[in-house]
Amino acid sequence: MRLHDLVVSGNCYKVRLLCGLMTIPIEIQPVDFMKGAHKTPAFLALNPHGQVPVLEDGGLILRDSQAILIYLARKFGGETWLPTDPEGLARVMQWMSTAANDVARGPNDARLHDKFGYKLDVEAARAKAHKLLALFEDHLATRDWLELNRPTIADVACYPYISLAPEGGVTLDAYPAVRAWMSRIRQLPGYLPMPGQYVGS
Ligand SMILES: N[C@@H](CCC(=O)N[C@@H](CS)C(=O)NCC(=O)O)C(=O)O
Repeated sequence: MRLHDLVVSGNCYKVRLLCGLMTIPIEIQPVDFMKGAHKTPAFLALNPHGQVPVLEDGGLILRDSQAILIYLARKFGGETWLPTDPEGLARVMQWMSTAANDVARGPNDARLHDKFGYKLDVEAARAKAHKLLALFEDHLATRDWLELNRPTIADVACYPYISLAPEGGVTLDAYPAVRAWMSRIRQLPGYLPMPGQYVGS
């Protein structure tokens, strides 16, 4: 299996992290964003959106970090990382949706502005990030993991851009339960870090 990857991408990091946690061997294929490699015809044939990550597994080509996590969890993880019973599956999937929407438009957008110079409404993105973090704080105040009392791909999907939130000027000071959850994730066997993440207690 090959991952078309960008080292500073939290979406790519989701996939690298799950591969680490599940000990799935993966070949990393760096995509040279500075040279626009993600907009070349060859790359657009893999992903017409011109975005990483992309996973290749034999003849299968998959885009979107959430979809890739689901594929890897089901292919290699049995019931552990993504269960198949209706309730468990739906509980995990609601956070996959949160990762693709609220996390992307909150802490991810704020970081895109501050770290990569994207022209977007950074104050709106930071406000969304704090609204979301307050929701996470409330949820995690009474549990160790987002769902099912164990780590699942819900945690893997939401963690990267929350751990990178300070790079977008979003402080995590007011969210002790979120920080404790991130600390638990960092202690999982096979955990892989990413530059720029919050690593305090
Ligand atoms: N929904 C996609 C979003 C992927 C995405 O936004 N990737 C960024 C890097 S983190 C990218 O390739 N941006 C280049 C572009 O949009 O032109 C996912 O979750 O994988």
